[in-house]
Amino acid sequence: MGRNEVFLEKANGLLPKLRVQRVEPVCAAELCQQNGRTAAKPAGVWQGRTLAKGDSILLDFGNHWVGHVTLRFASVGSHPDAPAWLRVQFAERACELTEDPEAYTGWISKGWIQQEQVHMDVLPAELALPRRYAFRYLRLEVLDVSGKYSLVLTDAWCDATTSADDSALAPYASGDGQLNKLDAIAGRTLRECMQTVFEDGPKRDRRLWLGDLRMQALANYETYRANDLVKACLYLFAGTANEEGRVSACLFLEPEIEADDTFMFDYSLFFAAALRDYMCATGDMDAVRELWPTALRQTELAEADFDANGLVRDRDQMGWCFVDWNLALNKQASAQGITLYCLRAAIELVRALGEPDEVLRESLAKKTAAAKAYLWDKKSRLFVSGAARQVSWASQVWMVLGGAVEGAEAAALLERIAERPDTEAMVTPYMMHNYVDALLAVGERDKALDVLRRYWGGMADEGADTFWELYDPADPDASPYGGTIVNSYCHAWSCAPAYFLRKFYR
Ligand code: RAM
Repeated sequence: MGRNEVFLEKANGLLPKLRVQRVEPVCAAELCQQNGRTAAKPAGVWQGRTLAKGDSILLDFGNHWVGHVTLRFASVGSHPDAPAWLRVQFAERACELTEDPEAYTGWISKGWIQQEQVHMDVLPAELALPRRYAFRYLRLEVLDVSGKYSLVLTDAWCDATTSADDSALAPYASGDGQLNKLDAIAGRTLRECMQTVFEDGPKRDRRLWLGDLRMQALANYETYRANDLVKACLYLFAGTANEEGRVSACLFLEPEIEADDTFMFDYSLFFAAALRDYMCATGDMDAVRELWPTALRQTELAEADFDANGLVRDRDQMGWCFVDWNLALNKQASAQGITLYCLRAAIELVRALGEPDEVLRESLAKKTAAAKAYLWDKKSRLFVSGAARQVSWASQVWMVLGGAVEGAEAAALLERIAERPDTEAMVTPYMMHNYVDALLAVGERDKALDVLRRYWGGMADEGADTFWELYDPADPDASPYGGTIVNSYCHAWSCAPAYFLRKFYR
């Protein structure tokens, strides 16, 4: 296998052009407290504001945007006799502005924090800030000018980009205000992450991840229908598989297309699920035929991680299998369930292609039996994971989605786990999406809707313009990265409401 230039050329030909829209701040703002949380409220006109040493101004762009920002300055007073020295900070949520970037000592790079310090030697000046930012709020702080002059902010704008075609998005009009709102926020989240590829989050990591792609694609089929973008992303992964044919967990576009050297058990397998979903949404069998060997290869490679009984071997290496950002979560049972789920997707694909499915069916049967034989705890009547027989939500959800239990038995399992507050929780909208999916798979439509209302509604109630990478209602400061300042607050693995509401609750 290895790099496939034909696939990459095909992907390149399908990648979208970005649409650019110039947006200006809607008002100046100031931070305030609302229901015990930091928020922002309007604070007058921003244009023409005079700024002396130590002054700052918060600009509110009215919604979440992704793009390049330009500021224009003039001066008043004497001829500027010293450089103007500024700090500019960007925030997706107002609360980010209360955090001290210097205090972050977590394990991912501080470089993700959206801030700049710049000098302007000559005024008037037009300051085109260097990076692409993801934000609603911009705080400008004058670190110094001289005592003889002040700055005047004359213009500010963002050349905002997305590849989403807003005119392609039919409204979701359910007659239920909360659901309409959840759909709108989810749609905005997806839109902002739709750049040249489906980015996971435009603040961080700004790249194509396979696990995220699966969910973005599902929401996309119900909303923007940029199906060629999904196709391009699938070809990118297939075209950058490594020598043994394994697809990476994520990939970069710049300076040239390159897969990351991060491989995750579940993300590689999800290639099959994402391809199955693409097939169901588009019927594009030419692409399916071309990409099928890549999907099949992921299931073959996964075999090496199973013992002779068909049970996936547990590992304690962080990130061997992602599942969720709960750092205490043991992944073994989820990995087993995800394998079952992806084998089922692979079987759908191979059948649609008219090819024999025996090998996959046998593998599915053996691994399903192993799940029941080795991971089922008779006493608690729950699935357990790892040597310590950990009980988690994720394990039950994935066993349901993988079909290890079905029908009324599966519905009862999901009820049982809900009665066990002592078990490992789900901490991301990504895992919650899978939970909603599992509830729907067992016919619990009302419960699934209730989760959408409570969980995503919780973010909406906190003023979310876009849904977040992480949300633990019990712990607003949760972050697997050692600090919330690097959390992403527009993360498309959280656009579940747009998918579920439009597909199942019309
Ligand atoms: C986060 C990324 C992405 C996810 C990986 C596993 O760092 O932002 O969303 O897929 O983790």
